[in-house]
Amino acid sequence: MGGAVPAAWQARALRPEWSLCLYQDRDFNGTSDARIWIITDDVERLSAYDANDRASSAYFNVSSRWTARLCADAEWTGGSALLTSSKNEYPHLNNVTGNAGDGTGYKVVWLNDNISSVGISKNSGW
Ligand SMILES: [Ca+2]
Repeated sequence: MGGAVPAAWQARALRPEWSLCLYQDRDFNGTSDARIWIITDDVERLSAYDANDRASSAYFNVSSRWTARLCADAEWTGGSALLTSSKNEYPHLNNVTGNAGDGTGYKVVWLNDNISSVGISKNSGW
């Protein structure tokens, strides 16, 4: 079940603790009133939240254990990148180190306007 909340037109600084925020535009929406999607659990299809292939930056506001996998295709498939608590800010999503999803292992993935599902794990890292 999805945990995304469509949060249109909220302040760009909104970054709740224990969440992954996806922003419609680069640099956490910069100075524009673009959309923010707040994710706290697995989302099988971002299309259910009018968010398919729309995010251009991300902020992962967690302190430990949690990881988030950003996937290019629905149902947690396709190329992906794993975010951990060691880095919170992703002002763009163009060349994130990730996994190609095709068996070729780790490589740069291009997720700008391409994320279609998100996997959240709350017990990783230790
Ligand atoms: Ca996609």
